[in-house]
Amino acid sequence: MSRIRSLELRLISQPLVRPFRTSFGEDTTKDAILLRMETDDAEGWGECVAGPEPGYSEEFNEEAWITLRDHLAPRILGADVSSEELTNAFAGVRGHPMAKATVEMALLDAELRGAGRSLSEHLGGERDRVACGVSVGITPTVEDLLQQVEGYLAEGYRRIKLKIEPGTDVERVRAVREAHPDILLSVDANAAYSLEDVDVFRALDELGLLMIEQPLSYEDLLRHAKLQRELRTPLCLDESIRSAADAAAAIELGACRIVNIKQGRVGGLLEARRIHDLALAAGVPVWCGGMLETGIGRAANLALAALPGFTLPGDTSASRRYFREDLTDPFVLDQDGTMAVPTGPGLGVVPHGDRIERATVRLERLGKS
Ligand code: OSB
Ligand code: MG
Repeated sequence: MSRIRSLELRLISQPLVRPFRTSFGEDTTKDAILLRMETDDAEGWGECVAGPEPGYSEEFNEEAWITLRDHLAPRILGADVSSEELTNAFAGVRGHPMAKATVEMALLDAELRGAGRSLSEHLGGERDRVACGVSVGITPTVEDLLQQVEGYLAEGYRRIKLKIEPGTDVERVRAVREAHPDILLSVDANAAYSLEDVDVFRALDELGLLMIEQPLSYEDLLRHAKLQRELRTPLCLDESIRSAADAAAAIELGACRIVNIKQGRVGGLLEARRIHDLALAAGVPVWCGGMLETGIGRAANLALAALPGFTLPGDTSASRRYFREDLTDPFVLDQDGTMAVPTGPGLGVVPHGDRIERATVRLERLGKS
């Protein structure tokens, strides 16, 4: 264990190679908080998965910044606290899983760098490469969609996920299915529908989808269970699962048959592993979701995806799917649709100093270094 000396909060902005549109909004840049932590032993990096707007969850950058600076940092600065003890240290702060996960990622990175162990090894990863899918945003036209899908398949991606919203759903998905009868294909509604839209889901149910992700409100496990009973296609929950307790409830209720695990959404990598463990025990497949992370958060996602229960391709896409230039060395997709799990100590990546400086729009140092 070693003392946490200082923290550096950074808001970065990076252009995306193409706009990413979902049922809750559109991003043309990736705007995120990065955290650099210094302990007596080592330095560590964390990336917050919150975005500029509270569209996907309640958390957003300006709020996460304040939570990190005024509520989380004071609970750990100067303290000898381990990653295992963070939940306790943060017990007085309700919610804010994305802000908390940022601290945990940086602390794990520092601890493991100090110990010379990789994050994947520490979490119990069992593979050195993971199968990758890609999440395709809502496009202006069906032609654009077909063209993007074609491009990603040519790169080797093993599963295509289409973002849908009411009015831009069955017809689009059918067009992709007809063009590619045999691919693993899924859809993600980001909570845009209600049970009144059951006909949309019945139509999607005919298209041989791998899963339908988060069709209904994040608060509504009960109606997801009702919808699941009407469909052959497995439902997958993303926004609804904010903790291991949520995952246990969803599985027991039959609200989903697949779970999307995102470390940021559930308060960190250690809680993510607990969800993995309970899903594996229940025979429920999981996969690693994504939040358009830079190379820092991407490294953490790949480490997590190396655990044995991650049996479906994740939204762990290559750097070039998001950025012309990533903040770290780029993550590259192999032609076979897999990506290497980082093996270096901690996250196994560090951001390039010059790129990080160029991307930084705000910087605040906390504690004495
Ligand atoms: O619902 O999975 C989602 C991106 C931002 C917010 C929510 C989601 C997504 C994605 C992209 O689907 C996944 C990725 O490529 O990182
Ligand atoms: Mg999702």
